[in-house]
Amino acid sequence: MPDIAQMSLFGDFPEEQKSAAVPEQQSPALRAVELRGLLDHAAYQYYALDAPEMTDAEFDRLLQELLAIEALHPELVTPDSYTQRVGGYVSEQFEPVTHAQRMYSMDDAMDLDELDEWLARTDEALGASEANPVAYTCELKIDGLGVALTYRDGQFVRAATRGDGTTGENVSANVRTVSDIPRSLAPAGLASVVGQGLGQSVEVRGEVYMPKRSFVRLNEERDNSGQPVFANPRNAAAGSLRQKDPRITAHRDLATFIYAVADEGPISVTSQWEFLQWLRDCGFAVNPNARRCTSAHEVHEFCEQALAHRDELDYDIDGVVVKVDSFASQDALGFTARAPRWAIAYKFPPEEKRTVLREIRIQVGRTGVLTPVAEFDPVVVAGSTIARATLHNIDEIRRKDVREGDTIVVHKAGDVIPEVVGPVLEGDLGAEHAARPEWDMPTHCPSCGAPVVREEGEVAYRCVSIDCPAQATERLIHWGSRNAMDIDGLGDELVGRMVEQGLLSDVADFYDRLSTEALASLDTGRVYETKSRDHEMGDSILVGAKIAEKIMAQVEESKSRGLARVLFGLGIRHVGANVGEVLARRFGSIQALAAASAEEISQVEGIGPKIAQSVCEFFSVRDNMAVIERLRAAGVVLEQEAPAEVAPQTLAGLTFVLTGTLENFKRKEAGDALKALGAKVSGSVSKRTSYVIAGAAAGSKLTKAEQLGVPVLDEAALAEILSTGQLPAGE
Ligand code: 3B8
Repeated sequence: MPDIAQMSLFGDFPEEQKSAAVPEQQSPALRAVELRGLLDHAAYQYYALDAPEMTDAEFDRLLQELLAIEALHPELVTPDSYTQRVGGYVSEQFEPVTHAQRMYSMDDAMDLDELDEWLARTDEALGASEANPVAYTCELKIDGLGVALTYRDGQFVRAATRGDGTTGENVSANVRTVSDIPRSLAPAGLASVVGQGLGQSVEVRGEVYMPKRSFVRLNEERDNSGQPVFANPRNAAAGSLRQKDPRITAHRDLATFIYAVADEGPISVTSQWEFLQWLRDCGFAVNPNARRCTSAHEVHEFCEQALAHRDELDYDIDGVVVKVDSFASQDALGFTARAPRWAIAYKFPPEEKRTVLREIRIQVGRTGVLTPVAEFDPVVVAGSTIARATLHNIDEIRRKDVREGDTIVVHKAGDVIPEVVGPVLEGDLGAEHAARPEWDMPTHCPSCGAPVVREEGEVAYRCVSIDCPAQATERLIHWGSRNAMDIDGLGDELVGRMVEQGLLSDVADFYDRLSTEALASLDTGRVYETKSRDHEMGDSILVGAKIAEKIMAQVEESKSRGLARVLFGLGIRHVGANVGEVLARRFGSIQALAAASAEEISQVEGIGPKIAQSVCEFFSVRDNMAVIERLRAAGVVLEQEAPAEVAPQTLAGLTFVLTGTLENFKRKEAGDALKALGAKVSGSVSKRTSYVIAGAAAGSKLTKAEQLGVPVLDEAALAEILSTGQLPAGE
């Protein structure tokens, strides 16, 4: 999760709010409470929902106001105040709910063949025959948010989100405002609850969604009032359901489809098909498009119909859910560790759209690699608008044969990453395509104009100019990035502005050239949209002294990150964070590394000749050595104590994989600590893994460890290893 700084303090740079005074009519204490509430809410929208409700500038204004109050009244600073927080959003506004019955998700069938395999397997497991086919209930798969609704004595008492399936969040206050959810179960439904519902608790499950029409209207309103719009109805529903103030939820047009029950025990129905009717009798909204099928052929028909008509529905669907109809058969099949055996989610094939490729634009990366990017007319694909996709390199462009001006097909790979599938060549479009020139890599860097080179055996073209501004910007961004010098709040845009306006050109400039004053008066490139006491409408927004001071404090702090991060941050080709660490540990200082030959470097375990060569080349460039000298002069730590002297290598030869959420450690820190004891830390589980350390909500890596028989340790064991340097007794 990004840091507050990244979003709030530095995402946008309003001029320092000299007028961030406390409104006279309100006590500072009350106003501080109010501001904290507003900031928490905004941060939540931003981080957790990815759907900010206020602009960064507005956020900053509130934050500046709170900072001003706290500066005047230090006694009002609370530990949970946004100003004291280092991390991003911490979810604590909704009380956790442990689901009495786990809320499973379903296994997917990615195409009709996989669906057929599942049907055949299930038929066989249930001993189906031609005379006695298995019945399946097919339902549309609503693309919403899973919720569990609990009724006691027929009265609505609680709503919880799915969460991780075991623990969700109590969203009762908000769900109460959803108008199609009955407050009490209708008598017609209650009649078939065993024991007439008295004292009985029933938990039904379904999907909360936002109708497409309401989504469009909401976004229009937001757009008109200058608020950011939601990417898709699902995000809009999520944002609405997790509002702190239920009155806001009430104004969002949310709806539900209910399709399941946590435990059918108390209800006297025996199949999913009957159960859907029972839900209707109770007064729940139940999707009318369901079918009870007794053959694979019928199931196919339903899937094809659903796909053909999905655009006519007023809600998004992303597939079809096929369930064994009989509850008794469901019980017989049961669950795997992950999902019910009696249900499957057939996912629609990824959505493809046509659009027009306007331009193939070149992006220059930190190492000078030129990456072609397709810029096309915006289209909505799989729920959000896309307008560009990487084309990777010239070989890929040749293989796809896309040309500027072509009508192209785009989709989202894995439903997430925009991708150009290829040009449309039917009819006239094919002839038009053929008449267009093939696209070619530029011969000169679009950023600095230097000639571009392609090294033998490489697909990439590079700009090798030492003073290419695009590369400089990318290098500076990389230097400040999280795994390098971790300079909080150094947004990409800000770095770009600093380079443009001549404040920075190499990484040493952060320490010996950048000043608070210069940074404070940096033009953010944005303008005020309203007039106020301190500025006219249309005036440029500057970074401001407060924010400049914060950035400079971060820069100062970054000096002590240590050699490994410096080596990574320098952006030497082939030196990633891991290699940086290995080199730092082996050589201990930048002088020692710079003095080493390629041969010596390549003798280090884990370092190949290619890396060694590249490291040597880097240090042989006089300009690079000059930058390093300036870093040293400015007080940047360029040494690293060899941990071998600090800690005995008691874990040498062991490989650990960390997975899940650890309560008391950051995963990276835990990994570093294990490495300091001589262990290897890997990102994936294999037969060679010695131990997997699993925190909360560990997923596929844990499963894999179990499959391979790799021993799994918990966080307590990790703590013991780190404090004693030894594996727990018995391991
Ligand atoms: C079992 C049955 C999960 C689901 C289910 O429209 C289970 O039935 C589930 F473990 O997630 N999105 C539906 C939808 C989702 C589920 C479902 N039925 N119609 C949906």
